[in-house]
Amino acid sequence: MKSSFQKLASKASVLSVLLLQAAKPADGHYGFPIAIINGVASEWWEFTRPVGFGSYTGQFFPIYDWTAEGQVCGFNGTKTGHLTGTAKIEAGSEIGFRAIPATYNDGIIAPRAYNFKNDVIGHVGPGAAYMSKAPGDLESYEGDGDWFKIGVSGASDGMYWDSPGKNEMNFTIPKTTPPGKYLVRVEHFNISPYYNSTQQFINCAQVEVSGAGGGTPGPMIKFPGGYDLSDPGIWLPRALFYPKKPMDGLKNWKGAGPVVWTG
Ligand SMILES: *[C@@H]1O[C@H](CO)[C@@H](O)[C@H](O)[C@H]1NC(C)=O
Ligand SMILES: *[C@@H]1O[C@H](CO)[C@@H](O)[C@H](O)[C@H]1NC(C)=O
Ligand SMILES: *[C@@H]1O[C@H](CO)[C@@H](O)[C@H](O)[C@H]1NC(C)=O
Ligand SMILES: [Cu+2]
Repeated sequence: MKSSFQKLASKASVLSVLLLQAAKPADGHYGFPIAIINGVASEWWEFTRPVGFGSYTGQFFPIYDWTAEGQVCGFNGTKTGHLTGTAKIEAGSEIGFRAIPATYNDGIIAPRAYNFKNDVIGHVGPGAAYMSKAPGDLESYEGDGDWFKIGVSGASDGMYWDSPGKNEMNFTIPKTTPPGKYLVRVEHFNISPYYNSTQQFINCAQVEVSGAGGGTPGPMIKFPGGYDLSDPGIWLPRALFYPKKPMDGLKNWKGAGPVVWTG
């Protein structure tokens, strides 16, 4: 069952498209500073690379540019690995990314107690997670290698997106993922029915994967710039944007980029 929040959120998204044209920082933005590893929520930026330091754009401002550094791991997230710990996780287990909403002016937000009622994914749209193996040291890895997709958060009832109003998105590290050090990249879109208008919320966690391995991850994509801007996983055809009844196109939505590697 879908909550009335999600119905409200669908209506709010029409408004946010209008707000977007005014190009003002608005509330409703969010980021994913908390990783859930083995069912335990981390501190803010404990395993997630901190982003946005040194600028008014702050930690949780959306990324609009599909070809800029921020599309890899968030603003400046290619360079903040040395500020971040690395979580140990076993292949086959889940990693979660928990949302924190921005303040109204999108400034740097000091960590505070989690509020389960209000700290939710605030916009309407899909999510996905990707992994990329560090060729050497993980802290200095800038994410310029190959990425494979490990999961999507779609619209499983064909009508409403699954993630808005939830506290987090969870993904499974595929069972046969080769052991080693990886960036796990989460993305969530404030999806738009208009070309090149979708907001991206992106963060990366650092993990060390253990397990038997044996799999060959793929197909691969590069960030930034790996997406085709005309992909209907990035914007959504008008007919699917605000369905009045469940639609197969939305139910079967697979997201932008490559297919999911399940291991
Ligand atoms: C994500 O996993 C955590 C446990 O690790 C669970 O408490 C939470 O309900 C899950 N969230 C969703 C949206 O499935
Ligand atoms: C990224 O870092 C540089 C300095 O290293 C800083 O000038 C810039 O404002 C930062 N960008 C953001 C969005 O924080
Ligand atoms: C998409 O929009 C951004 C501004 O938000 C602009 O810089 C960029 O050139 C646009 N790209 C395309 C392909 O239209
Ligand atoms: Cu927003």
